[in-house]
Amino acid sequence: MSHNLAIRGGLLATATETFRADIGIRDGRIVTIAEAVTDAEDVIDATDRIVMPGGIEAHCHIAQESGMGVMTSDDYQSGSISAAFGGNSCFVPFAAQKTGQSLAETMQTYDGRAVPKSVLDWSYHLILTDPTPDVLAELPEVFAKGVTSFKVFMTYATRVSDAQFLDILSVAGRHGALTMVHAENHDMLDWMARRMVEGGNVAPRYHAPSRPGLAEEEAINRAISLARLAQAPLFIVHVSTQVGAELVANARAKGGQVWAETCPQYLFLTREDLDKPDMEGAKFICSPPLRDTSTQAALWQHVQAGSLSLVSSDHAPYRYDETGKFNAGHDISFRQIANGMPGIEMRLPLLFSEGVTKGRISLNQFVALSSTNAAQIYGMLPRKGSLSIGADADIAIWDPNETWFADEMHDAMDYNPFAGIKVTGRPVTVLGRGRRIVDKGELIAEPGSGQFVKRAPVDSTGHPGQPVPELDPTQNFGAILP
Ligand code: DUC
Ligand code: ZN
Ligand code: ZN
Repeated sequence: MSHNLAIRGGLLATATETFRADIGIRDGRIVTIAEAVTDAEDVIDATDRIVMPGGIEAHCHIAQESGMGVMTSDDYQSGSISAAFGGNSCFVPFAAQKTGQSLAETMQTYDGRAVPKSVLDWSYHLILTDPTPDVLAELPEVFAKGVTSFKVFMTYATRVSDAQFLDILSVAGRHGALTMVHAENHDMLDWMARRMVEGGNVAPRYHAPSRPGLAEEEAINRAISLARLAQAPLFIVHVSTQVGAELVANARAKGGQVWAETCPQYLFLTREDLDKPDMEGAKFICSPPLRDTSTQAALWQHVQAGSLSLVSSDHAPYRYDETGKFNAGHDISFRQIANGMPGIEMRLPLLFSEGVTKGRISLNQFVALSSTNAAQIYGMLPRKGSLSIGADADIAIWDPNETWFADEMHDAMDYNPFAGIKVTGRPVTVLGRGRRIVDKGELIAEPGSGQFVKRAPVDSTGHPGQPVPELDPTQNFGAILP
């Protein structure tokens, strides 16, 4: 037998094509794509199923303390299992530096959390909270280990100044790393939140007006300008506004090295969800906050047009109890409620159902948004995110017709913000490097069977950047700029 496993009779979908073929897998890799693969030790019958690259969840918080010090409910075991039941075969959580911590220590901490527990292959985006000169000097070592993306904040106590942001972008740009940014104007948020609280407006619903869309728009515009000046690639996480998405689209249309994502919560929920009785609205506190239906429609247009390259979950699971949302107590203002909501298992079913089944996006766009674009942007293509010879056999097999209510999740949460939504289309089997991770509702893989994925530098080919005249020696009197 020349194959360990064959997937037979399915409809294959990639980011560009849909066709009927069998897949042959050997030693964890795709080695044959042919009309018929008949010589395998083990066979998965994919008749009436869609076979696609496993999802890559590129924005999730797993075994990570929030800025307020609250640990996520999901560790690498429950988080990766829940992701797998949601159609993912790989994920890239954050490894967050603590103030004063070296990057080597940060990575070691997260390796301790991930290695024994993950059922999925994983990488990290590093969160830089304390970019001292020593830490900046450490960055190239981190990139060499295959962690080629990291995130900074423009808000929260852990925010970076514009000058620090420029330094970080510059180091990253020179080493082919991608800087990700949470873009909201800190002072605008703080000023609004203080006014809200001073006026006695402390209920969860006031979280939304305390973080105006304008604060995101201003910060996205600034982040794109800073990245232009530093001549570095930039990724804007969780875009939640129409103008924010337009700024990204404009920059990309002019050649800018800018990528961005939105998240299911901005496509499927609104700020009305924050206005539930008692403290129920706390379940919907995330940042940026939920917006409105016209913003949802605008974000869908940018997803369809490709100016938003990914739909990521921003899974930030804090339970509706004292371990999570109410870590600071029950009699608290919206400012003290842990910030984030779960969604790692619902991202792909929602996107498939509302996107593909309802005709908003093609099946190939679904594959691009859920997997291939993440692999491309984060340096994992063609090993991940691809059905091609030599690629890891990271494959999701979907029943496109099953209609179900996505109420019960496999995460460690006590609520699901998307509960009650009827979806059509469900991942049935997920393979990671050819091994079954989940199959027909059963968990098969052992904790610790996932592997760290070493990622390549960012590939900006086709995104030449937007020239800045003052950086051009013919226009700046030949200035020497180290
Ligand atoms: N940003 C995130 O990316 N996730 C949770 C909260 C936040 O502010
Ligand atoms: Zn964020
Ligand atoms: Zn996040």
